[in-house]
Amino acid sequence: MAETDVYIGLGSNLADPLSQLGRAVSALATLPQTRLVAQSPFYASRPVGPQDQPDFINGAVHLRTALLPLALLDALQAIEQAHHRERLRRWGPRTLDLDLLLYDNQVIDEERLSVPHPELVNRDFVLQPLMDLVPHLQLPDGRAIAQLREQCPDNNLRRLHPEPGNLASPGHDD
Ligand code: A4P
Ligand code: MG
Repeated sequence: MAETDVYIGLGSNLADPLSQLGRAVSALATLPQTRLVAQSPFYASRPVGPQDQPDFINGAVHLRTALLPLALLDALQAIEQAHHRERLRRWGPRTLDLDLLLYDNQVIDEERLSVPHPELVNRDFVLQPLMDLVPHLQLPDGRAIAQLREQCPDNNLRRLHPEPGNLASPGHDD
């Protein structure tokens, strides 16, 4: 089975975000034809967009999957729905948001799917977890995630779990 490295961003700011993210990681790990390679720490940050909503918790996971991009997006949206996700307003509060950040080195520009995720480069709460997973990760156009992280706006990112200095081994990488 041909497997592809993909990176998924997770976000939540409603209904016990840390447990939403923990359950989402478990759901991602049990997707068909897919395995979890590694999970980043979780971070709290100020909301981007409307400010009259709670802080977000974010993280990212590295998966290896045989699912094609749109099948993977369908699977992510099914997990969001299982977490009672409602689409109320753009960039508004949500129980669970799963974004397909990177799909191997592919550039995808379709009605339902843009990869790399268009906002990735502007968001410390996405770039930092990606850097934690793969310090030398690059976008398909060659830009380094670490350098984008240095340049992007500050959303008061705080690492929550595991706490700094206590990074658990995230999984196997074979
Ligand atoms: N879509 C296109 N490309 C993708 C992709 N790469 N991954 C389409 C996932 N979906 C993708 O998404 C709308 C549509 O985008 C989907 O139906 C899919 O076909 P959505 O999540 O339902 O809508 P949305 O959340 O209202 O818009 P958007 O642009 O996805 O919002 P974001 O970018 O997810 O931002 N602040 C902090 N601190 N942390 C956050 O996590 N998140 C948001 C939401 C705002 N502010 C935040 C955070
Ligand atoms: Mg989204």
